[in-house]
Amino acid sequence: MSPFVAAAVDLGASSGRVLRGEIGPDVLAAKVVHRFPNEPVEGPRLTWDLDGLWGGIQEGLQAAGAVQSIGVDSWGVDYGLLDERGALIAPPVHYRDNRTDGVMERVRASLGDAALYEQTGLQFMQFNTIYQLLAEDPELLERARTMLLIPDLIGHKLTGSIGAERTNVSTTQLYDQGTRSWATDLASSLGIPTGILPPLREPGDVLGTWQGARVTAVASHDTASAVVAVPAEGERFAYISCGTWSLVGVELASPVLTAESLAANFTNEVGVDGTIRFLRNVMGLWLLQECMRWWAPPLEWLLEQAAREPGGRFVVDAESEEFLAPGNMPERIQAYCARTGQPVPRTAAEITRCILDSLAVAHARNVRAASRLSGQPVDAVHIVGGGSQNALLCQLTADASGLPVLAGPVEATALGNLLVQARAAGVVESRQQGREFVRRTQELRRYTPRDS
Ligand code: LFR
Repeated sequence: MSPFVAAAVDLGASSGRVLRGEIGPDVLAAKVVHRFPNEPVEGPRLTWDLDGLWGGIQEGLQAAGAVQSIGVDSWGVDYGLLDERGALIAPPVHYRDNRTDGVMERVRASLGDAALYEQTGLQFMQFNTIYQLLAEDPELLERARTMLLIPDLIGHKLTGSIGAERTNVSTTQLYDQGTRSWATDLASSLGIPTGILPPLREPGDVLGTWQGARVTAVASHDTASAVVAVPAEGERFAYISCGTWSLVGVELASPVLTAESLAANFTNEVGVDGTIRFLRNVMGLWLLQECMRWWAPPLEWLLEQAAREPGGRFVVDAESEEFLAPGNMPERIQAYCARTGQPVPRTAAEITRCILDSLAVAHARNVRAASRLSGQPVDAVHIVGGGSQNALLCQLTADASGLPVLAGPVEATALGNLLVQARAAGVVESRQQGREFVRRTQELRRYTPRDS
């Protein structure tokens, strides 16, 4: 039987990629056929370069050749507004823009954390769509007829179809966990026009066709796709989707909406098959990526040097929003250490070690918290995504958590994207079978905790 062939479009921080995937009885392979920049455009606002991306996506899909299906994923929360003709009104704003500074605090003060959390189950992050819409230029919002999250916006460009894929909708803080639909009462109480919220669609729904290929909604929130490809056996596992962010959590059958999980700012985002991704956002390798803009040495060299540095001397809070915005990261890390009475890391190697130690501690803390808050036992931690290649970070995470770490696949998001397309086509039967497929075909590394 010839394998199922599909294209995965993955729009990530700094670059977008198109991968050509083959999925068959004994093969699960994805090859990057095109990579293009996805840098935010700096202006009065930090925005998406949608025209540039659209060019890159089309080139990528041409490079992928004949495929049966196409799926698009990207990070959560960001959106574009369309007018009555279906044209984009303004370039979508990037979530790291500071237009939402102070907005979340106002909403929390007026509605109360408990009410917001009980309804939406979402973490409080200042970039959530709800706050972005409230920070939106009122004139644009007035003209808007439809709001499309970024992967749905690309789906619209490919097929003309309008809809909102559920896993990504769950990142907006405008999703009601009880009714499993848009929280229209919440939106209208804040003055957000509910008419712009499109009908929900599910991972696996077909949007239409592009040049003969089906365009399939995948788990379009990149983290949801990554979780699809976690090569776990059974249920007693935690995952860390480790890239620009580290998303640390467990997979559950229903949301945890308790006062404790609210206090810990854990989020309940929706996964495939109605699962809940109960997780915490940790700053992730963004801390290092942003430092690299200030430094000359290559990453590999820095990681070698960092491995030789003594550990645990400097630790920053890798969950703190003070590290969210772009800007001089080495200085911000040094300032944090000075302010908290620690020695101050001076060299690039010391700062790198500080970042990796801080991430490992935050990983371990949140694996424990996810398990405690949800009651889900955890016997192993899966690290997937780009960070799974960082051997030092994986080992430090095993050490800090006291649990074995299984690292890989690196391309979890793209593989998860492809697996949902394959499932929609009937090539993969279930979530479990998809994971078994990943286990069998991908290179995974095991890190055993060392005694401290
Ligand atoms: C990771 C991610 C996270 C989300 C953040 C902003 O790429 O999608 O899950 O919290 O980006 O959307």
